[in-house]
Amino acid sequence: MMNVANEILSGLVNHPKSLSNLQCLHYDHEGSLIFEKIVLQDEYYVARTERSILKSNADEIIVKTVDNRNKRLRIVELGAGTASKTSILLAAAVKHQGSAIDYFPIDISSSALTEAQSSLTCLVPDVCVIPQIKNYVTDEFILPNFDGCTLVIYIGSSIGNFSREAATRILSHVHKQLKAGDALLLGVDMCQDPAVLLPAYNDKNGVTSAFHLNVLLHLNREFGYNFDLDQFRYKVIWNKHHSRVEKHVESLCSQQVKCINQSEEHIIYFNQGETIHIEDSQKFTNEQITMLLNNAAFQIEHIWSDEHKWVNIIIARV
Ligand code: AVI
Repeated sequence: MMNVANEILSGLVNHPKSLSNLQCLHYDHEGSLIFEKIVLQDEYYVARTERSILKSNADEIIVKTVDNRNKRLRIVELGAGTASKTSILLAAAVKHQGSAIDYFPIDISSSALTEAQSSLTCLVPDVCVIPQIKNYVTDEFILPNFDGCTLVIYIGSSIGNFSREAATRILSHVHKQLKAGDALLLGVDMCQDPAVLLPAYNDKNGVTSAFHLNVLLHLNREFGYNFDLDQFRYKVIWNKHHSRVEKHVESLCSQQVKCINQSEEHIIYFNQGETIHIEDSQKFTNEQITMLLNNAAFQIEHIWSDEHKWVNIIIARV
């Protein structure tokens, strides 16, 4: 298996250049801080809409998840970040169960998990937080046995940042960890007007641009590259054929970028206008999301949505 440094290098020497399968490059300390600002931007409807669906339906989501009222519940979350939206569900779960519950947030950012733990201690004190610092894409997580109902939460439409193969792999792994009666709660962003989608990924404050350019800074800081940020700009494209918003950084001139990797020097050549494909945000139709879940052996049980049908929150069963 290639290590991350080699994957980066091969993504940059390939044509077209792409790092879009390396989500981990976005969420170093700086990237995680910028992402916290993205979710506050007016144009980024995804987080705001999902939060309002959760607020309006938290009790029903929990009641539907735990079919047997006497069953105990535990909650696991992939890519939990600071868990700010999850606190709504955790509060509903504690109320429903009438006692403390265990919450296992999984994330690669230890600083985000520390913040999740301290804010949950104030907001929902009856939650026992058991953080797991892991890259859930590359490191398989194993849940301890539990004689109750496990709810795995995967919200924020993060599944849309992965290729269909990688998304199926992630969901299949979740499926392997669950037993009959357990559930997956998946948040997905649905296909819609590019006039809504494009500003969501190109806010007027330049926060999303900074988030993607930070990937180059991350390569400079951690992987020995010397990208000059003045010579690149952020570019966003709606790819109708693949139903995804593509995020690129474009070289403003013909240039060379150097990388020293394991004491070897490598040169990356850029033409003017050449881009690095940095990230995809897949937008789903009902058929696509059903197929993705079915391919990982999940069946959709219930869907909550907003008035525009922009975001779906889905309960799926094994
Ligand atoms: C985390 N993920 C679902 C975000 C998205 O909408 O694709 C990441 C993001 N990238 C730019 N803005 C938000």
